[in-house]
Amino acid sequence: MDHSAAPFFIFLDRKKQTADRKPSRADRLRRGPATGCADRRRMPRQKPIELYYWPTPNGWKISIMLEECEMPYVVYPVDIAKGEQFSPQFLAISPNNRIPAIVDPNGPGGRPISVFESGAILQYLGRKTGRFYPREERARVAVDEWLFWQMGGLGPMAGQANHFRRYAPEKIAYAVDRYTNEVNRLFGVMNTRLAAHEFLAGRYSIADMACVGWVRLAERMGQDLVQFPHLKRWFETIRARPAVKRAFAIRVEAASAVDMKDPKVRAILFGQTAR
Ligand SMILES: N[C@@H](CCC(=O)N[C@@H](CS)C(=O)NCC(=O)O)C(=O)O
Repeated sequence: MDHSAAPFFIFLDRKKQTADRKPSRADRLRRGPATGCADRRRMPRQKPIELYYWPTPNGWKISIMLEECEMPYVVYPVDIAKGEQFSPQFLAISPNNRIPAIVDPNGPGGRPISVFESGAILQYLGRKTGRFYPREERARVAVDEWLFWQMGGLGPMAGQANHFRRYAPEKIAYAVDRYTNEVNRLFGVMNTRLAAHEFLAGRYSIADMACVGWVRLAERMGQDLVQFPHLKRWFETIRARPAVKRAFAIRVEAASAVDMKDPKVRAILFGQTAR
């Protein structure tokens, strides 16, 4: 993929923690702790992973994992409010026109590989690093269960709750109640699980990383964590992890400026049909 042609090519400097400037050639070639890899001495010299990102619960999953694994990575914001997810360069690595996606220049066989779908990316990074995704079959099944539970349940339901509560042009009570109640039910499922387990799959794993961003936005989905004490304990534990703090601190200036009432933005995000 020729990144220099991509309109969203932006290098994120860890010290600056913003993504608001164009990269120089030196930036592009730089290796090491730009946004990942706190202790460079422990990492073999390798090209940074490219993270195609927008600051949303699905994007956070991957920045959290990269930070937890201390991997060097470069953030390429994909401005989904401007329609950059439809650029041919991005569709080549993410045919569903959704963030997140990654390109690992050091993929299998030493050749680059791209991965889309946040769950697939988490599993890929877990296999690659041997971290937060156990090899032992029983432990791995537990992680997969909760990861797929997030991908097929919590994520889609929370996404719809957010949509109908905040973005629908008219308040449709049936839709608001349906999705708010579903998120409430799913939070209850997590709460019950976490009453008996420190983390969703026992030990801290990619399954927790997949869920935490949605719990972070609980209020937007009409949920009060006070109703879910075990979930609240879990959330506060994860939120306090230094890697998670770093991931949540990544700023994309353009994202803060998006006006969800702008008809152009709404047409891009909410008017999609087959192309
Ligand atoms: N199942 C996908 C969902 C990704 C997704 O919905 N991404 C949203 C941001 S959270 C997006 O890229 N939206 C762009 C659009 O709607 O065009 C995943 O987990 O990777």
